[in-house]
Amino acid sequence: MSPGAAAELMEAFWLYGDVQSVRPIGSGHIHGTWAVEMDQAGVSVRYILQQVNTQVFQDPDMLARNLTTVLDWQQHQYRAAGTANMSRRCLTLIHTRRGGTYHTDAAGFVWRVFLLIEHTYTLDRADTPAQAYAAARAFGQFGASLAELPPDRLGLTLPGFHDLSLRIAQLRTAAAGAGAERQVAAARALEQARYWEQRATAWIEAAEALPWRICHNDTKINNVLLDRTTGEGVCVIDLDTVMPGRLLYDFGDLVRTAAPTADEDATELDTLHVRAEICEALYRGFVADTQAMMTQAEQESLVLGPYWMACIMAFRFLADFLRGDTYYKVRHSRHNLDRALNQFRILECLDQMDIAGTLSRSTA
Ligand code: GN1
Ligand code: MG
Repeated sequence: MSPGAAAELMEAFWLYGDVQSVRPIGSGHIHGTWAVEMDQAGVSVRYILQQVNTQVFQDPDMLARNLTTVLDWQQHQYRAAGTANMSRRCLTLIHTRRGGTYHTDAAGFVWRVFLLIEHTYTLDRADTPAQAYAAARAFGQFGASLAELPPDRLGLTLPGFHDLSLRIAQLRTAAAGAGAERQVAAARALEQARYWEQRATAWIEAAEALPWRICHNDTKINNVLLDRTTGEGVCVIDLDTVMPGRLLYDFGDLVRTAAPTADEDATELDTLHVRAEICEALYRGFVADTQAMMTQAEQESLVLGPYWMACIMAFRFLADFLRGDTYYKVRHSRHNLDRALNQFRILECLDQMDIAGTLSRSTA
C-alpha cells in the first residue's frame, strides 16, 4: 500500500495529521494489516490499519458490535481493578468521521483502525519458558476478564469454528470434491486424517459436558503483544473470534503454536518437536488467572486442548488445500498441505512426549 492510499483511507477516521509512512505488519493469515505512521502536530503516532477479510467474516456489523462489546467490557474490568496504562492493555479502536467503527471504501472493502501499541513485539513461537508463561498468562487474564460477560451479548462471528465434528465433515466434503491432482498429492495426509478422526471421537465425547465460556478462540502466540523491556504480556489482539467456546481451545492453540520447535509451515518434520518445558510454562501461565473460574472437569480437560486444536488445524488446512486454497493466504501451491502435515507431526509429538504426564508434573 502506498502512503497516498493509506492517507485516503485514514481520512475516513477521526484522526488528524499527515501520513508519513505505511508498511505491512504481522503474519496473520486472514486480514491485511499495515502500520501507518502519522505526523500529529510534530509528534509521530502509529496506527494499525486493517482490511477486514469479508469472505471469512461476512457480517462486518456483527464483527464491529462484538469488538466494541468486548473492548468496553474489558476496559471496564481493568479500570475497576485499577489497571494502569489502559491504552496499552486494551486495544483502542478509532471511530470513523461518520460515527461508526469501520469504513467501507468505494470498492466495498471494509477497513478499521486501531492505535498501535508501541514498544511491544510478537513471537511466532516461544523461545523461552518465560515468554511462554507471559503469553499464556495474558490469554488467561483475558479469558478471566470476560468470564462474567453474558454470552448472548456476542454474536457468533464464525459458527462452529472449533467444532471438531463439523471440521471432520468439511474435510470429507472437500476430499470428495477435490481435483485428481490434489487428491493424489494429499493421499498421505488423508491417511493420517483418518487415523486422527478415530482418535477424535473420544475427545468429542469428553468435551460434551464441559461448560461454554467466552473464549478468544485464536490464541496463536503471535496474537499477544509482549513488552520489549519486561517481556510481560501487554495486550491480547485479534479479537474477531471472541465468542463462546471451551477453555481447552484457548489453552490448546497456545501449545500448538508456541511449543513446537519449528514454524507452522515448516516442512522438515523429522526434527520438529514439541518442547515439554514450554508446555509446562504455558500451563502455569494459563491457569494462573483462570484456575478460580474452572471446574475440576474443565481443568482436567485442558490436556485435550493441544490435540483438539492441532487436529482442527490439520483438518482445516488440508480441506483448504483440497478445495484449492480459498480460505488461508498461501505463498505457494503446497502451502496448505505443508501446514496440514506439520500439524499431523505435532499430534504425533504430543503422544511421544506424553503431554498428559508433562502437564500433570507442572501442577505438582
Ligand atoms: C488464522 O488470523 P490468524 O492468522 O491469527 C485462523 C485461525 C488459525 C490460524 C492458523 C479466523 O488466524 O483459526 O488458527 O490462522 N483464523 C481464522 O495459523 O480462521
Ligand atoms: Mg492473528
